[in-house]
Amino acid sequence: MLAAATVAVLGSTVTTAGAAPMVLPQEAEAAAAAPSGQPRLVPQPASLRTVPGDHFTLARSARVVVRGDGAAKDVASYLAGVLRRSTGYALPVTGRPAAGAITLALSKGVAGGEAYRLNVRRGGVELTARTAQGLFRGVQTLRQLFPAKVESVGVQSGPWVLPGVRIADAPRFSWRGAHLDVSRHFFGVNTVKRYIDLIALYKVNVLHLHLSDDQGWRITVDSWPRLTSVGGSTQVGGGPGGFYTKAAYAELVRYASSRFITVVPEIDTPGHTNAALASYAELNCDGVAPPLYTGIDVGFSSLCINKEVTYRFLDDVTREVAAQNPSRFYHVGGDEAHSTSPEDYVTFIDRMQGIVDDHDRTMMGWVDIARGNLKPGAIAQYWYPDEGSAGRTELAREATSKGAKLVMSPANRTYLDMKYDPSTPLGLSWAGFVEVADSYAWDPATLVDGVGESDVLGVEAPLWSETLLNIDHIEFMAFPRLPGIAEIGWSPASGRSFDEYRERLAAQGPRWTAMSVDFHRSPQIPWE
Ligand code: TNX
Repeated sequence: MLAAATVAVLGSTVTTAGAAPMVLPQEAEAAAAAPSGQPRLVPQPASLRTVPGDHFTLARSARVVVRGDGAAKDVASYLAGVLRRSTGYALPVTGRPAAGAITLALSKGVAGGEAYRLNVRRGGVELTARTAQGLFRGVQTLRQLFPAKVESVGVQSGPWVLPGVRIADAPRFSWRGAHLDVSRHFFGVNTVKRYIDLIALYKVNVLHLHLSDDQGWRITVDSWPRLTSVGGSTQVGGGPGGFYTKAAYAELVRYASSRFITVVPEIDTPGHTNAALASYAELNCDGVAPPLYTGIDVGFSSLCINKEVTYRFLDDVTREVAAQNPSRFYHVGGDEAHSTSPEDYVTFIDRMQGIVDDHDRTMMGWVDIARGNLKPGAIAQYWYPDEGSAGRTELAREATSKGAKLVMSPANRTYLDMKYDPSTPLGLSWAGFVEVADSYAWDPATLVDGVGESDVLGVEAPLWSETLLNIDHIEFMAFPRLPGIAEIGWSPASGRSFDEYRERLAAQGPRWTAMSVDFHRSPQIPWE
């Protein structure tokens, strides 16, 4: 609080003084504005060392220097764009080295993938990575080293002082996902883009889109046009619904990839299919199309397992959906198939696996698919709660025994649609109330007996939208829980404690305020 007040006072002193300041006061100002103590970052980097007394001040004349290919230049432009908005500085992006610059460099000296190194010194900021993706993850850390007002949309007064740090960072797990249900309520391209920008802040690298369910079909399939014209025409509560045209969907995929986020499409089968069944009578065993559905029950619909048209349909859908998704993952759903007999379910998953294979994709499904004859390399998403009455952890073990890897989304930890407490106005509570501490105090490698680190690809936070109508609702449920799940996926587990985490999470509050994120002021967090 005190530090922030000092910054503001000194900042206005500088602007009203106007004339070129002497070196000494400027230095004194920076020193006073330099944040003291450990920077509060989420997710916590694998290795972070602060250098007391060292700090970097971004000057009005500073440049963003980039050494690398076109993709690295795109990351540099993205960073400059973020910083220009709030600093009002020109921040030209250039290939020529410059003093006092923020330098982004591709370097063979850093481990590959998403790893990066970030050094903040008096003389400049140096961010290095082997890939543009690594630079992008490092840029998110760099943003959090700036004062929170850097995230404002309008120009703020400086000074822009960063603490001196040496960071070497890389993720623990390769899959750090956010799932968004665009079926129960449809969300347009701009809403999803906003969510992409918010999850990117926490180094999330997968956006799993739940594109079909009983209430709506949201992705264009030219060979079965009624899926969208009929199946996409409504949503929970009976509103107009909607769907992505091929152009709109391509724009989403492009935008996500500019944030190094892979879009994983889900077409839920064989249950959760009322929208498709309502669109095409021939998909029903009795040849009669049911009405569209706008309630929130689950488990009442099933594709007709013993009709060949079902598999022609799925082959067409898989081909067209895969063509719109460069990702090698294809999510077939498979959950809550209460209206499909156990034998039919296995028959179905086995055939579906062949279809996904034919279209050169890796099959992923909710952990129930473990009942099928999975091929090694398949991915099962564990979604039931921890062990206990509702836990179905034997399915996770069954999946790994068949050679599948797991993505961990235990409902009583990661379900962002669960209410925080009984007074939460949005959300459901079938898996219990999920406060910030609940969503943080677990580990993917110890959650299920018999499932260890090497069985786990990573974590994902599902956001089902039965009760969510707009971006404010999405933000309120995702924040502040999503960053903690992202941290569980990114940061080393050793030494993790909620008491330490809550202090770092508190520092995100002013950032969300600057970005107008409508977050839940959980009483568990010492917000400033
Ligand atoms: C269970 S989790 C579902 C969804 C619901 C969600 C609501 C899962 C694989 N299926 O159909 O939207 O609960 O929390």
